[in-house]
Amino acid sequence: MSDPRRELRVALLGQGFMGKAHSNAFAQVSRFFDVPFRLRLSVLCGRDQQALERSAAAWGWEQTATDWRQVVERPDIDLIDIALPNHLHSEAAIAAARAGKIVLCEKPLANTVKEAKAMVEAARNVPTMVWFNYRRVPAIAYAKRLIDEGRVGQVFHYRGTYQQQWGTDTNRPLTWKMDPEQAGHGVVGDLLSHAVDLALYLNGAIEQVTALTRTFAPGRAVEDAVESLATFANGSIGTLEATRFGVGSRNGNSFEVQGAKGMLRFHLEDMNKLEFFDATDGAPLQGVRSLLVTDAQHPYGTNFWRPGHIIGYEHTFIAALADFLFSLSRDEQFHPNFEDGLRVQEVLDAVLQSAHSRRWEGIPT
Ligand code: SOE
Repeated sequence: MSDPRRELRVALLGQGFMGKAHSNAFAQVSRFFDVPFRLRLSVLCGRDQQALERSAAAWGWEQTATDWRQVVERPDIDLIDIALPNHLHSEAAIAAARAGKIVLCEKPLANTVKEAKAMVEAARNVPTMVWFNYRRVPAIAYAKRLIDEGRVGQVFHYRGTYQQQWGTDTNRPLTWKMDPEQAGHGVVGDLLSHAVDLALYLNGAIEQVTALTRTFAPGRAVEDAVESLATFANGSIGTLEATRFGVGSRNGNSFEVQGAKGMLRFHLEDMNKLEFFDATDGAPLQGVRSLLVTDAQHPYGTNFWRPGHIIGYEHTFIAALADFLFSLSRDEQFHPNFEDGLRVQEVLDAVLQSAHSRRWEGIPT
């Protein structure tokens, strides 16, 4: 039977860890969501030809290519997805947008505010998305719903922390993530970007920050850790931190929001759970509830498995892509788009400036 949905021909630039996560999302999305497009996995682009052939076969890509500049110009491609090292994001995204493609880009959007602004400008007339996938963790989407419903009340404190421990391994082979030319920065672009995106999503605009960074590993050219204080437009204050020296944490992306009516707490290593404390309960019954966010009434609760059947990291990419495709079919703005990516970049820039100036730095409104 013929499929009446519009075909979207996809090219993915990048074959690393994120290339794998995105490939899986493109391959799986229509299995869990009734998406309004038929995705054709046309081209997988990378430099390691042998590994490329293996990945293309494993994930169902029709063709491979080694020159991304040629791929973005191809008339038989509708959507370009960028999972290249950070320093190539802006050049590739601008070229793809100028060629009229739909453009998806891994985080952080860019290495500098200047690059991010040029990307926003070039992509004004094309749909965009930044893969801040954690917004689509059901427990985090549910936290957002509870905050919007007023269940936390006026927020006093927001704490966002992203900890990994792999930076302590000084024998680890150097990758582009340790090279400032390619990665731009260390943990600030790689992990703090996620913490900042979630803070903006859950608690709104950040007004100013003060921060310090530290490189613990001798000779390493990018920062290993960052600690920062922030003030938010809603009157709350908070901390945002990220580290590759978070011994004991493999992928510890967490936050805590405390308000007049309650508290919410999340930790990615237990990602199906959300903790909620309802301060409006009578004192004898007050306590932290641990919610298993897999119910039909929870975000994405009917897309994956039955209640109680937990999901994982890959589902956050699948759900992000599904939401993007729904927005695309309705001609609506998707979030986070390139402008949202620029907002994150502005906060990261202020954090780095403050670490240098040792003063509070404001974020443009
Ligand atoms: C770093 O180790 C990393 O792979 C990030 O780059 C990803 O964005 C994060 O989701 C997992 O950790």
